[in-house]
Amino acid sequence: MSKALEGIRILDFTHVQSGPTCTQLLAWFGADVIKVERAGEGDATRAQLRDIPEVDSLYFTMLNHNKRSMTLDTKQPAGKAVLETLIRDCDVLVENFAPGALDRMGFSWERISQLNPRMIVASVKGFGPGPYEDCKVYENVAQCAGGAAATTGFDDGPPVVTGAQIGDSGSGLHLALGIVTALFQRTATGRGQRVQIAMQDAVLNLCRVKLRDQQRLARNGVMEEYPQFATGQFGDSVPRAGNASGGGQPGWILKCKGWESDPNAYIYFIAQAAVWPAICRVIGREGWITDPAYATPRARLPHLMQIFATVEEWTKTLTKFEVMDILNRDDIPCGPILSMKELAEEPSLRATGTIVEVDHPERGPYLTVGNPIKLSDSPTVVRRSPLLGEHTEEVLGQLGYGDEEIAALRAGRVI
Ligand code: CAO
Repeated sequence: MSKALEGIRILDFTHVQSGPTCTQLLAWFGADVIKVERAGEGDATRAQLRDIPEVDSLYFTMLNHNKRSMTLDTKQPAGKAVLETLIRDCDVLVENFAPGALDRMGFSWERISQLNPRMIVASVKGFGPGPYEDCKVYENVAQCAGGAAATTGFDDGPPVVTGAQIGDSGSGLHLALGIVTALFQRTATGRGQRVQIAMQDAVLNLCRVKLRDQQRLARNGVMEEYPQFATGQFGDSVPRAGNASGGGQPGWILKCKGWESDPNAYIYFIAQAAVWPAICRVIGREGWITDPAYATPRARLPHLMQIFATVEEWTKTLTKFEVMDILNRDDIPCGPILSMKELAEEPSLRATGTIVEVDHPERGPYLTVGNPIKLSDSPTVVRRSPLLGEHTEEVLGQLGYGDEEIAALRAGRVI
């Protein structure tokens, strides 16, 4: 079966997490992704958080599937010449170097588009043009600068970053969409273009509902679905909402049986208006169905936390999976807090290819997250990440380099 991006060649100059997330997706869709790494050391993540000495870390293997790796010193003249050949040969260059690094290497957008006018040049930086444009940025910097940390956590505590890598992987997802959109436009214009993602912008895009709330707060001074509504304590910016839902239906995380010893014995419970009578029946509070203090969503708002506490008395008597089963019989939305261990062992995620076991010549089998985007005509087969420089000679051969030229590049430590 063909692949959606078959025939597209990517010059993958990415490292760490944001850029590699993007190029891994493109590789899963069938693009030929050539990861160009520093000779000798490669992507820094190969050696970061290692669980096995001298073996590529899971950090690296889990972000670089289905790619080829070549080493190249792009600061030597002979390396620059190889890079020029690659630029002429590829459709897309993806990079997430520090600001200005590609220019310092001698490959500005103008020069790249001179070499190959059809080339799409896609970049991740921490910030867009403005006071911070020259800063180096990692995940949590973006979470803090993009509005996520200010709005995450509890009201009486400090800002909190989230485990979901919305700064890095979130930026990579945005970048991938920008690239395929530019590829689509190229079919009509014949021209390449720049695709630029600032991590701050990507996080802010994912925090869109919080900017919604900022404007609601400015207009009305309160937000009824926030836990702060009961006490009337709002400042002038969106507060941390604890586990409030962020949507139109109030929700909270409730303890389940075993919570005293199991840190994940909890369930997310949603007091959806449409199923309020069913909720009351399940927890044995039929009186609330008609009681004017509880019968309507507006009447419930001032004492939501007391309602959640009452529901919790019921959820504490059952496991999170029992609560899930019982509530879903009545279409009451809820979500068990699944630990990473439970997710790793979940058979349905294995069956869909969302969790995949991959074999690696140096580390043996390991688990990874497969392609979460399922295309019916372009199925994903997850292949292990490449060893450093595993495909250097293969790629150079395809570019027309002969054995002697390759040997000279190796002797000069260009590759
Ligand atoms: N051959 C020769 N030199 C190479 C090379 C190669 N194949 N690949 C990279 N280099 C050079 C770069 O040209 C750069 O040199 P200069 O500093 O002389 O210009 C140097 O290696 C270091 O690159 P860098 O500054 O990008 O790397 P760093 O480790 O210092 O910074 C990071 C890492 C992530 C902070 C920075 O790249 C960055 O801010 N990127 C943009 C934002 C981003 O993607 N952040 C997410 C990272 S994931 O949390």
